[in-house]
Amino acid sequence: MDTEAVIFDLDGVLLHTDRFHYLAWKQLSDEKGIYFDEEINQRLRGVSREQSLEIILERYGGPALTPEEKKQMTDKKNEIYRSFLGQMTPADVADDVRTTLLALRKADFRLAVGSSSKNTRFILDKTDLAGYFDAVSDGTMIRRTKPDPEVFLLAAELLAIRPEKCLVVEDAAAGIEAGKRAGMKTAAFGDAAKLRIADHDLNRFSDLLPIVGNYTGVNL
Ligand code: B16
Ligand code: MG
Repeated sequence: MDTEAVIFDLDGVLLHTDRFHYLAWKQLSDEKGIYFDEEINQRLRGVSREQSLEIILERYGGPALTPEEKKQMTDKKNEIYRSFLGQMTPADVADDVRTTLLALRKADFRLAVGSSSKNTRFILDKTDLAGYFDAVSDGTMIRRTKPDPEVFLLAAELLAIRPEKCLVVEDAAAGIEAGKRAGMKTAAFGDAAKLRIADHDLNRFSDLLPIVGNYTGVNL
């Protein structure tokens, strides 16, 4: 079969915590007197916490920050972000997402998560999503973040499926690039779908089913 596995980005694809990221970075930036807005927040999609801080600091005019000060800032942001995550429940995952994952599982596709987030396990547990996946590759397990392909190559390795037999679903330009560099097929959801950079663009999450069906000849 052409496609044996589907690797899902977490934030912006399976569920949406981007508002929480925004609010946490906004609180931190306001405290430090750094300008931050929704447009800058868009550039943080799929990018690691540390790289996100570097993007935010482009608008910082103060004295150079030490690595310890930067660590304090990312720790503080994560503390605020996790307090929002603590309120998440299974209802934060759309029905369309659950039914699509179930249909793929029923048709024997291998499913994985490929996320830059170090909070992936926490989020999957809070939303009761972990049981849908055969493997999880996340920010705690990699050295290089998207657009580097490492997180998706690790997911394929954990699934024991060759990269060319994997389809990546992503909402960030950095993630689509990572999927392509991994030698995988790509489907864009949300913001990335507007950029027309992926092999497929999804309007709804369940649009994935006919795409996977076409690759495999399986009627989904
Ligand atoms: P954390 P994804 C990414 O998740 C987010 O899109 C990005 O905004 C965030 O900075 C990154 O995770 C790291 O998250 O601070 O929780 O480790 O889209 O790759 O699932
Ligand atoms: Mg994402």
